[in-house]
Amino acid sequence: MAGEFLVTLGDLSQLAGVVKGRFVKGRGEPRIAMVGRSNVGKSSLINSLLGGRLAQVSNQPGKTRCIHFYHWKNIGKIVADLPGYGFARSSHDERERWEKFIRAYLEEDEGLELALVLLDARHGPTALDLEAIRFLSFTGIPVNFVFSKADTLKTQSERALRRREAGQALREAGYDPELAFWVSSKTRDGLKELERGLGGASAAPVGVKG
Ligand SMILES: Nc1nc2c(ncn2[C@@H]2O[C@H](COP(=O)(O)OP(=O)(O)OP(=O)(O)O)[C@@H](O)[C@H]2O)c(=O)[nH]1
Ligand SMILES: [Mg+2]
Repeated sequence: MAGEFLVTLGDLSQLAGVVKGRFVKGRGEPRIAMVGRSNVGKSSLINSLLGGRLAQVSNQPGKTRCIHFYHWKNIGKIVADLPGYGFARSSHDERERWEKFIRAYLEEDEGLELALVLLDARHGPTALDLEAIRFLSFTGIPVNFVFSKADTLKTQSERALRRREAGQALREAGYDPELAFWVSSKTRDGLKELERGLGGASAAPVGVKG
């Protein structure tokens, strides 16, 4: 298997014990954080890339409540599976607690190489996605985009339309749409390209805001 579970960060109180400067649980491999709306397919993508059923997947939004770290052996990096934002049934307080937790992790981890922002291929970035993207560009964390569930776009014309709309939205957010990957965890379309893109230290086509 190309992946191995490392550690779970349950809440803010555990942050200092797990993330120390450039190290997560004593390991120094660069981190890639999976960021995105709840149910967009972050955990599924990790399973498809790393092999097996490492991360819990559910059609019920809000499945991932903690930050789980996995060693992605193929490319020698650590992937952080983050709880998704914006699922309807969570209370205001709960949402605030999550946001604070995720933000604290993203700001604290000095070994964070890239935030991979997952966007649903059918919808493009929502208002909450744009807020998350703005936050990331503000912190200076490099960003790449992954359009997930590309298998749900059935026709050539639908794919072309969605790509045009998504490209426009990313341009408006200040990013180059050429840097986005289109993938399906279900059919595995685009996964090889994504792995290649994330593989090298300098190979990641980093979407630095221009
Ligand atoms: N059609 C299709 N469905 C997918 C794909 N990837 C994930 N799903 C489905 O989307 C749902 C949510 O997937 P998860 O991977 O749990 O989503 P998540 O982003 O980790 O969600 P949270 O943990 O709530 O943040 C599940 O029912 C998956 O089976 C895909 O590539 N294609
Ligand atoms: Mg998840």
